[in-house]
Amino acid sequence: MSNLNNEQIAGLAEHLETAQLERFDVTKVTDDYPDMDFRDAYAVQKLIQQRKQERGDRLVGYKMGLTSRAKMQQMGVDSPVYGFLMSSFECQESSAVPVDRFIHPRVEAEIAFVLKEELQGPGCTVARVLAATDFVMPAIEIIDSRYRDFKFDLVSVIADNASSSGFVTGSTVAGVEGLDMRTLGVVLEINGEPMEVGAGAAVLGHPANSIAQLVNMLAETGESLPAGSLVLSGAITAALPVKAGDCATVRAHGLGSATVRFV
Ligand code: OOG
Ligand code: MG
Repeated sequence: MSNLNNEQIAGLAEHLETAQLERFDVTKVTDDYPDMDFRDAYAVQKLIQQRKQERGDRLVGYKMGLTSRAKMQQMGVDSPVYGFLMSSFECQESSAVPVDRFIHPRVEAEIAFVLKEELQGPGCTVARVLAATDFVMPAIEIIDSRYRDFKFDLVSVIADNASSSGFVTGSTVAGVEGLDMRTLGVVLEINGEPMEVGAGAAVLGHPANSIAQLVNMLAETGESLPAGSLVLSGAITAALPVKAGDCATVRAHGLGSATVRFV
């Protein structure tokens, strides 16, 4: 059951997308709609996606968020959420990205999956995800909550497309055969300094488990992950703020790296 009507949901989608496009922060939506539930929040998110598609932007995949203890503790929330990724969010590897595209950007170290087969829930498992994965890549997610000081609750962050804003994938790809993603070491560097370190198991025990949970959540609204989808499995460590002049790099053991500069 949802608690908001269609007009309220459309109004919130416009409100949050405008904040993203015009780069201003807003108070969390549950301050105005305390009865809003998860279903309402995903309905707002879906409408934001549709608004972008109507303008010619293309859906490239999804991101899972709040899948590691480090992130849950940093943000003060306790369960995973998903958001969508559009082609306009993609930043080229090693490119310079203007910080004025964002409100208060943070970078995250992630593993990206690209699928060769469709995945449909419910009942999706790690084994199904691995069998359907074409390749994985080290990735940087650039998150940018539209909420003041990155302060939100789960319902608010879902409506805000899970803070999605940008992402960068590394230029090398690896198959999953022979790769133990649980012990996959990952380093997040800012200006060449290792700032955060972790391993794949930080993400729900196994990054592929994050993709399985995404597929099972999508099944609740009758959606699936088509072949070719790109999925970010969620930050392994805490996110770090970046400013103009900073260079962020994610290195994943044996998988190469992804880098982006902010100007
Ligand atoms: C929400 C998005 C979290 C992740 O990888 O955990 C996320 C946020 O922290 O603003 O993308
Ligand atoms: Mg993320």
